[in-house]
Amino acid sequence: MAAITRRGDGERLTTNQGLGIVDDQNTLKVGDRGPALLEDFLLREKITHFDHERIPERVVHARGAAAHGYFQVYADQSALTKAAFLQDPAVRTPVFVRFSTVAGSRGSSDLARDVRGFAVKFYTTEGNYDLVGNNMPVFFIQDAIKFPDLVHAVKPEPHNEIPQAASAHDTFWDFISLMPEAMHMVLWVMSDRGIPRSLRMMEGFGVHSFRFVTADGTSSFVKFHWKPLLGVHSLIWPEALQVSGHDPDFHRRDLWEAIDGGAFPEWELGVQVVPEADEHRFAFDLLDATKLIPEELVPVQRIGKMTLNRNVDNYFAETEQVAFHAGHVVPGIDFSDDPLLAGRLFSYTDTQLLRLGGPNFHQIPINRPLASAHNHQRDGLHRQTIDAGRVAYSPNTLGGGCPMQVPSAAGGFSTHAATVTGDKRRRRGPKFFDHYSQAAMFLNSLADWEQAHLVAALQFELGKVVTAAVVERMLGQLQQVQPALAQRVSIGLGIPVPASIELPLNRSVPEDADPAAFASVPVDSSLLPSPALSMARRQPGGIATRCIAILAANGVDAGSVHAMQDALLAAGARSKIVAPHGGALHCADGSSMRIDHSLLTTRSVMFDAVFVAGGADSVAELARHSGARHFVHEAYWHFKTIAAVAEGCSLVDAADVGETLPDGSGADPGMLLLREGAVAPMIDGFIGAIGRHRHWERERAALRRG
Ligand code: HDE
Repeated sequence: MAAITRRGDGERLTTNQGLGIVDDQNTLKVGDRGPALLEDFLLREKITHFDHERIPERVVHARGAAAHGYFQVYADQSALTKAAFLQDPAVRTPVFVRFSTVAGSRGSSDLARDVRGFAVKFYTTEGNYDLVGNNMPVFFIQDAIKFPDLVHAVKPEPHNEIPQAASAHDTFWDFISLMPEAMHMVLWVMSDRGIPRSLRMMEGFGVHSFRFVTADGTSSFVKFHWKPLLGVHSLIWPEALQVSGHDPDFHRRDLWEAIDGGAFPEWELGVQVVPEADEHRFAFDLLDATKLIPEELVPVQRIGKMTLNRNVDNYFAETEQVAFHAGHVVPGIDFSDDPLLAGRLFSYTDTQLLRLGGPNFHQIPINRPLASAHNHQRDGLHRQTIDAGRVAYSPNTLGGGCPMQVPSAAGGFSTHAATVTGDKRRRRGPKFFDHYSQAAMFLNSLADWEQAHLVAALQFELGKVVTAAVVERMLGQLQQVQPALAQRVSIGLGIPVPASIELPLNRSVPEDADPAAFASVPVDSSLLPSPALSMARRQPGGIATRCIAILAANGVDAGSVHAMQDALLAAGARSKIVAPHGGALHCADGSSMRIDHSLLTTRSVMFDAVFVAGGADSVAELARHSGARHFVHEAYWHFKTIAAVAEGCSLVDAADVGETLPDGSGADPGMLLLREGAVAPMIDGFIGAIGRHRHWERERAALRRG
């Protein structure tokens, strides 16, 4: 792409035709004050281009952030697939990855409760392969024909375009309450997975079953996973609400800064492989995108690693113009008959035709394969290549028969020859109708704090729904998943779970079938919890790339600050000095210290933990400052680690938080106060406590206290 990357450094200012411009400040006029002239082609060229700068945003996944990187397989995978980029551990395949929210507009907040898109374009030697996934392993619907309905329901309501980037409104829950198949996914979105701490700390999933195909034609089903090496972490909802106000670009900035600072995010590619012969051995259907394969049933094999190491040069040219497509595959990767996937195979190219203005979007630099591409397609809007020669058809002799078909033995793509039989009709497989078992399995797999957050999220979302019948119907659906869940949610809503709720007939029951046969598929309670689904199991210690606030004011003890900064840096974390004002601090020892943020421009929600440095004058000023007291108080109630040394402890006291858990049941492991002495003895404890991410025992104790 270097060949078409353009920089203005040291260049002349010209028109698009290369004409040097003398005056780019004044329109051509009659006299100094006279009317402007239509003749001014410089003005017209500039304004016309400006008028056309915007393109339609993506109909879903409009808000995104992306980066470049590479993928490397750990070992030869030829026993599973012939895909060339999965054979040689020495090969680095370039990738471009775009993360996104789904429902909001391009300018909406990163911290909306939502699914996150996780789309990876591999520029392989055999052509581009796109793994267009999400950060959740299942989806709302089973059949593509319901996708426009789902999206219309979750998008802002059409009469007043409210609310932006939020599912907490009537039309979404009206639709969901009528779609039992959505219950599993709804629980995922209501869990903390819907509000990630960072795009770098999310899992990714291909969702559908795909196929791997080997060189000898053996096919198996495969589910793709991305496992972040930093672990899976989320914010909590009150925090997410604040982040949306303080920094709607929180995730985008976090990704950019991490890559810019050399902390390259990494994910391992995992695969769950099911031999073709085992297709029907599960209680669920492999073709049903509302079901996952528990990792305990089919382990995830980690076969390679992706590293993101370069930010984009230009957001529009790269992040906005990139065009993913679930149908971009390479030899060795093929599709299953998942009916949701089938719809996607149509949709992605179709949408780019509108969004990117014609059929040549594959020639936009970010979309071009590195593998050479030749065929007889010609012309159309925005064609970039100059296709030389007179032959644009096949077969031909005038062009020597070129470009020639590629036999599969020479790397051409041939569809896996699957046997298909059956009547042509609008139906789903019988196992598709078990809508609640895996929803219950997911719920039962979560840690107590994850369940509590999920309940609170449902209370928030349904609390925003105005139509009582919709809320009641949702309680009825939750009752099917687990009566205790419905009960817990109903308490916050102040609406009792109705004794009997007439759930609507599942609309996916075919017209010519006996409805009774589909009326109620009981929850399969034999499904054991799947511990792998809990974020609690996906949080290795370590504080790499975490950001810690160091609260300080004039008179701060520079020694304690430097000691802490050095220790955090050595552990791979970042720290920022936060003070009542901007500029620099005068330290107690006469030195000066640069301030990163003033209390006016940042809040505790921007940080993972707080350290209050010593220094009598510094702490006296902070303790008087309501913003500083609030900073500590808020971090405490977001269950973060707080440490203070010497005089710094009195700011923690002034913030009305303590070392004992809120119900007095014991010491709080996230509160480290060293009232005497230097900072050194507390450093390991502080780092260890931050590595726990949050101190849920504090939340648990607060809930117990009521
Ligand atoms: Fe998409 N989806 N989708 N989707 N999707 C789009 O394509 C669609 C689905 C996903 O960063 C659109 O270029 C249909 C599942 C991601 O550019 C569109 C159905 C999964 C992205 C489209 C689905 C996804 C998209 C909008 C149901 C997870 C963002 C703009 C049959 C496995 C890619 C665009 C990026 C984007 C259609 C369901 C992931 C309209 C019809 C399931 C990550 O083509």
